[in-house]
Amino acid sequence: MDKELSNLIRRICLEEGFFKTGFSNIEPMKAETAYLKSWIEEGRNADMNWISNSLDKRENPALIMEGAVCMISLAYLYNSDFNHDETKPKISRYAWGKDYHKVLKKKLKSICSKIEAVDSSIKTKFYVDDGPVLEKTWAVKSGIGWMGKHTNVIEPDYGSFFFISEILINKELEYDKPAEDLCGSCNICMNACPTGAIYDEYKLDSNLCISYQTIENRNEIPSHIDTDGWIFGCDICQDVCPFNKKKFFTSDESFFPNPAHFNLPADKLNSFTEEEFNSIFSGTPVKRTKYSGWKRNLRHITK
Ligand code: B12
Ligand code: SF4
Ligand code: SF4
Repeated sequence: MDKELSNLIRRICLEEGFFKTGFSNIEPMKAETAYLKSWIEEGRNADMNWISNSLDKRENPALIMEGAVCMISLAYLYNSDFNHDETKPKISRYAWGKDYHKVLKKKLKSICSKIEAVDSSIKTKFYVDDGPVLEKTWAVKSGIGWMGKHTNVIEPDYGSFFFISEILINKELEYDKPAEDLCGSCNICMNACPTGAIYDEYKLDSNLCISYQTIENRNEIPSHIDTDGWIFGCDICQDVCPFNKKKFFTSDESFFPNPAHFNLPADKLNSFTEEEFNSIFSGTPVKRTKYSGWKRNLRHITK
């Protein structure tokens, strides 16, 4: 274990704005991959068939990068001091500002070049959401936080409104202990979910999740699903969680809401032409749904 390198990495990550960094040794995630497989077999992934790709790498990240022995998990807060207007169509917090993939990749690239500059034998590889990595599972193992019953990772002080990233590295670092589960007998999130998507503690059915329906589904949203005013993603299960009441906010304005779309009435949002949609949402997560998805989501809440 390289204590000096571990401390240096923690400092570099903090300087780039990640509020927490944790290390775990890379070993196959057998039980978690078995769970993932059964989740897919039950159809809980809806039509996100790409989750079945590279299952061998998801199980064993050592197959992703030759010589990788340690997983560095990083947490970046996106919670900001703004609130949804419940009378207007709602976009989830993570998508209010710029695309986190772009913002965080720049930071991760800078972190990796600083780490590799320490010693020419160091090799790294980073991902944010876009790799064959069980990000939440590794974040838990690295001590970032525990898996809440709503299936998001919660950090005891900062809550769950943060992104997870990871860096694979070919050096042994000072490994952290997994975080303790503090959900206890609480089940506020399960009761608050309007569609019953959290069908059991720590278990989510994507078919019923408003987030899946408004972001990933490329077809019509089934009429039995009430999207409850959400037009891109959903924050309900996290908004109600007691661990998100502490109000730690990011100072990164990349994730502040853009007034061009934030808390506007449905008729205004509906009036965007395709060109306006493309220009307002260029470089943001909302672009993923495309104009047709945007119109569909707005249509669905007024049905
Ligand atoms: C697919 C996906 C989705 C799907 C499915 C969500 C889900 N719960 O898995 C949909 C489209 C619904 C979704 C929605 C959202 N997502 Co998403 N999503 C992902 C993605 C790409 C993969 C997640 C995955 O592998 N799911 C598979 C299932 C099986 O995972 P799971 O239920 O958590 O179970 C795992 C473990 O908990 C464990 N496990 C669970 N039960 C059991 C039981 C046993 C016995 C065992 C052994 C193990 C075990 O093993 C499983 C395998 O790792 C990740 C990025 C990544 N590459 O990891 C982002 C990610 C999870 N999403 C994220 C976010 C922000 C969201 C939303 C909040 C966005 C929004 N506001 O709308 C919502 C939250 C909805 C919710 N309540 O979870 C963040 C979460 C950050 C955090 N703090 O946890 C991630 C990590 C992206 C990132 N890089 O930041 N997402
Ligand atoms: S994101 Fe919304 S629909 Fe999905 S589980 Fe949470 S509350 Fe339910
Ligand atoms: S609302 Fe309660 S049960 Fe749900 S994640 Fe938060 S603490 Fe856990």
